[in-house]
Amino acid sequence: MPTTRFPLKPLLLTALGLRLATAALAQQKADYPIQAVSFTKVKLADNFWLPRLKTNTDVTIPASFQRCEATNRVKNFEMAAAKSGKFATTYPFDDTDIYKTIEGAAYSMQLEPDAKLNAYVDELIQKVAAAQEPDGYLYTARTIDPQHPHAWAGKERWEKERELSHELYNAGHLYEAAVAHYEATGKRNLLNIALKNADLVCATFGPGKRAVAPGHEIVEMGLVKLYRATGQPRYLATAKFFLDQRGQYKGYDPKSPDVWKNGAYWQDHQPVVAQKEAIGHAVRAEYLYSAMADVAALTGDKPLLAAVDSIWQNMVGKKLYVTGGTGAASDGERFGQNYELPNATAYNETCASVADVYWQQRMWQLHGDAKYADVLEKVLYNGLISGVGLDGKSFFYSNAMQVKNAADLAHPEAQRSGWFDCSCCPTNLARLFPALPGYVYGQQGRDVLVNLFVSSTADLQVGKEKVQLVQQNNYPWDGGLQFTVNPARATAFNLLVRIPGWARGEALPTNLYTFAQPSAAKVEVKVNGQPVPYQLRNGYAVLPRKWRKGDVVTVTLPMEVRRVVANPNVREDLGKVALQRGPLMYCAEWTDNQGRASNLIVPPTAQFTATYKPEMLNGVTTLTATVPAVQVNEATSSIQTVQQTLTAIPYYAWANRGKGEMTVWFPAKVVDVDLVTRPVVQKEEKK
Ligand code: FUB
Ligand code: ZN
Repeated sequence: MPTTRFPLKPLLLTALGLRLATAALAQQKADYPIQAVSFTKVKLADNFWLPRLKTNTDVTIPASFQRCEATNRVKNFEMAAAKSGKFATTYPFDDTDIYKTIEGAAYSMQLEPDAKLNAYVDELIQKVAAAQEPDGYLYTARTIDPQHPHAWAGKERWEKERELSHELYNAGHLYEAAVAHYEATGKRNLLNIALKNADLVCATFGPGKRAVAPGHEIVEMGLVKLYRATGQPRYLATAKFFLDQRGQYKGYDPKSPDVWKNGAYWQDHQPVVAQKEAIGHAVRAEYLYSAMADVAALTGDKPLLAAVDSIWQNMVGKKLYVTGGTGAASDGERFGQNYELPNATAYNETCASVADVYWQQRMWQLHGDAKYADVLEKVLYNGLISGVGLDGKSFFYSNAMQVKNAADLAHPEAQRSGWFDCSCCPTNLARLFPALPGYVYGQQGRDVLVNLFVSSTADLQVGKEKVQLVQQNNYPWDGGLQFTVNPARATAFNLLVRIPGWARGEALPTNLYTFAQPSAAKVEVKVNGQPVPYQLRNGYAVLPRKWRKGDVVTVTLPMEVRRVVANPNVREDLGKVALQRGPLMYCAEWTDNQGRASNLIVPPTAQFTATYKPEMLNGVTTLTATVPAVQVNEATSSIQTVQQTLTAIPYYAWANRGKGEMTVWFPAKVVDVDLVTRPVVQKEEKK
């Protein structure tokens, strides 16, 4: 989450904006104990994330805007303004692709000013304003032709909100974009539209008014952002009201095991405070859990906090892929049962990873335990960035864990696509990437917490003192981390450096995944070249000191290749191992492995070598080992194993060189190989 309050940018704050911000600060009492250091305070200078952010700015965002134009998403707004025409896209939530891309553009402009983009965004905002009805209602799927609204929209406003209309989902994305745009540019043009809409929502829904559990959550998170921005209690109250509506609808069949019939698909089967399991549509769920954390933090609601804690334990203990992906089942884009984590059919929607990053960050802000940042890091470096191709304009909607036969290969999800009819994922990535600098640090009074290892310069304030913190590293490829602390004047505070779970022998903070063997390698921490004993608190090395300009902390994380095994309840992964180095999960792709991946065995004796290859896949560390590979000879009806080099690449980088077999989990013994008779490789595609 980029920031929880307005960054203090006096030059940009209008007088009204200043009043809003001051009111916001005065109103807020309870809040997250840990504040994320705003993305505006952290300037990246690294070789891993910065190029990705640049690709997002230079390629993804322009491509998204272009695709919003080419697919008539912009035209929908123009027609809504003219009150004539016919809704010209497929889904009633297509408006949100524009909002999300504006959000991404706003964050990008904060990182790198761009007058042309600024002007284009302003033009779009004018179109959005023109499509808004006088009372604040904004939903092109109805406004274009209110007599013939979209089939999912219902005849009357809000009447289908619980099921499919997405009226409040559109509103939520509008609010998120509006706050980002205001923070980044200081301009109120989008914020005013959002506030007008939110005022209508607050006037329509609430005690004694209309009640609904929004069919697709996010309005709750958006309202909280408006509350933070304006200090208006009604936005927080309405967010809480929406949370409290879950489990109130009487039309479900609570006895049905079917998540559509019992309401669980929409997380509407029980009051939120009674929910204990991550359930239903994964994106909806993780936006809901993010909002539960927000509201718990802002209201001190203990039952809500207990519920979101239980749900976290369930998801991270039983429903998370080893790549950080969530939402196993493709029917309904939803969580499966406990331990139901199939590989070839894994759904793992990219949007669910985006939502999970938001949620993990909030859990961390609530509790300050590094385990949440461990999960966040896992999602970020694996199942989230796998969602975008290295070109920045080809995407995965769902992120498979295995491609092993011709049927998998024929599936659209075996290759990336430029856009989708339902194109929620590309635009969700477009907004997350430029917000990344906001996930590096947190602060709680005189504790400065380092969560992500990204070469960067951060301008912090500890007490009254300005403190610059410079990170230099070559993460995730190397485990050598350096932090230079530059306070304006010698200043006492605690620097808390996250020691990732994977460097402390924990593949995950639950027993869903564990390392197959222990490691004797130790984390080393030095201050000004001298090893220092340190206390490990909640997963952080705590370094209390009166810091002086130029003090240098070095942390060395062991970057061994580790074998990961799944909890035996995950039937699909029995007898299999996954490969991890640092935060990265690896996979084997056909193109590096003699055309196959499904025939490779990784016995406990296999010795892996890690090699950085600057020319490969924009620069990656590969893992190689000599392993047995199964060969099936159809002509002689014989099967044998041969010794072969296995080359594994970071999971995030797969599917950038055409279609073919891929696997994350490797059988450890020949009896665990799923035999296939023919290689499923197709010709390498020219990019
Ligand atoms: O319903 C809006 C978005 O479309 C969801 O978040 C995605 O899962 C996709 O279904
Ligand atoms: Zn999506």
